[in-house]
Amino acid sequence: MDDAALEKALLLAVSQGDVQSEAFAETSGVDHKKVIGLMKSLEASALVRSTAVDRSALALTPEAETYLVEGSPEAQAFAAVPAEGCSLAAFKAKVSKAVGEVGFKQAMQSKWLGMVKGAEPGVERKVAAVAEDTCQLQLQLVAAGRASEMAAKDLDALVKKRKLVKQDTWKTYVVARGASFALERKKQPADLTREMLQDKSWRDATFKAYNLVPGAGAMPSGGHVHALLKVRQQFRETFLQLGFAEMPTNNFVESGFWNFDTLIQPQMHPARDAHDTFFMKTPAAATRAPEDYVARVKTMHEVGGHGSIGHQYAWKRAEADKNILRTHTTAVSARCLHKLAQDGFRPAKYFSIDRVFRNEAVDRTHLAEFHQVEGVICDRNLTLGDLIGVLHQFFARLGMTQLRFKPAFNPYTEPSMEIFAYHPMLKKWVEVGNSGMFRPEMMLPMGMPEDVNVIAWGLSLERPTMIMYGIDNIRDLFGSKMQLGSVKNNPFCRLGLIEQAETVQATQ
Ligand code: FB9
Repeated sequence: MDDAALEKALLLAVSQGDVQSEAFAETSGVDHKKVIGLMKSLEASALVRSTAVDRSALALTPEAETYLVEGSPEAQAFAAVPAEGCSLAAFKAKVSKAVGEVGFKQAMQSKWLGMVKGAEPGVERKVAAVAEDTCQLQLQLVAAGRASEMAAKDLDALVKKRKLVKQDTWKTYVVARGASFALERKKQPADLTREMLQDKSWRDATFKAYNLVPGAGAMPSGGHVHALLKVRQQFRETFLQLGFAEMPTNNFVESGFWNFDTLIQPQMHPARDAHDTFFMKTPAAATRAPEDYVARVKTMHEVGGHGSIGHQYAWKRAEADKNILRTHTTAVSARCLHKLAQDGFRPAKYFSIDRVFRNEAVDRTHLAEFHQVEGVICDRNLTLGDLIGVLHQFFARLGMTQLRFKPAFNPYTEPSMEIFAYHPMLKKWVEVGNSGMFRPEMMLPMGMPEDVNVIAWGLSLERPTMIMYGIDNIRDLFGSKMQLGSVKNNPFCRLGLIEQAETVQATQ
């Protein structure tokens, strides 16, 4: 039956009362899906309206279909064993995998077959014949739609344990007259044409309704912001709202001098060797550095000053000139603080969020690069208390109001503290960063006044993003192995709205 005829037949049937879509397909000898397609298009023009009805029925799996004819695997196993028995190997060789494994096991359970131990294990019949192939009978019952006659536990075993019966679910529809029902669909003009204007036929035409249902239009493809950048934007807004200025971080390549020496990190410090740091082959060495400042840093490393003994070793310019991929954005802080001191000190609050590189082993939470978030405040007579206060301010805006501080060591801050926060959603204490007060050995060579202290802290962008988006493995968040799809549909995530994270997690 062609589409037009089928449409006519369905409208005629509906005119005589509600129609079961499946029964109509049956009687019209067409596929149910075709009827559903037609029904939906008639529904779009309101000729009919449909009500979905969920249906489900037990059905045999394709494997079970074969047992209907050939008998159950256990019956086949029995049949494959000659009356005098045979070797297990011969038996297995003769039958299919399913019969050889499931069938054999089942036949043993039914005490139809038994194993013969020995050098060469054998199989023997335990009964002369199979009285009744229960499994096959049960499958026939299901196939005949008489599963209700079986014991529930037997049916359950066929569905769950032997996976020979499955629950098919599908939708059928009750099709009824729509608001503008008619026995024939009048071709509704979709557009107003010049001819219609000329012959005034537009006056009594009913135009096809615009089908504005969601999903009709193809989702316009466009750029999507990576989750990391969404969280970065929120960190930026948090800092800007707290009156911080962003430091320029547009130089991944840094000299050892700014990345390490200005932070009074001695040149033999393990973090400075190739196991932790990526050294540039070209350009291998930096060409410019503020010579007067370099001299003061050299002195501080070698003999100290301002009450410090320094690191008491021979400082090498060549080591300082080595170009590397910066290991932290604290290198940028050093540049900005040096500039602040040189330009004439005034209280300042800086922040940076950008990539840093560490030659570390890659694992679930670490890649060779991550985004460091850093905050720096410098003012006269700042104390550790000020740092703790600021950290409370900062993390409270990320939804973490309970903080704990653990004394730590960084080569360039003294005292230093690891920061831990109680994460309401994870319901546990999480290490959320590190912090400290930059050493005078770092500040004084820059030309900072004696009474100026600089407090700073750092964390990553990846950890909060992984927690917010419920991402367990950092490779799924960033890098060549991540799914682009996840960028397309990552929800907007508001830091600080922990409960929102819960919903995001739940939806993922
Ligand atoms: O980000 C980290 N944890 C974190 C941060 C936020 C967060 O938010 C929740 C969702 C709301 C959850 C977790 N960490 C720092 C802690 C750990 O993950 C740590 O194992 C890994 N750290 C990185 C370094 O790994 C080698 C995170 C990274 C880090 C650590 C220290 C600094 C910066 C980044 C620093 C510093 C510093 C110290 C003093 C002065 C200036 C900078």
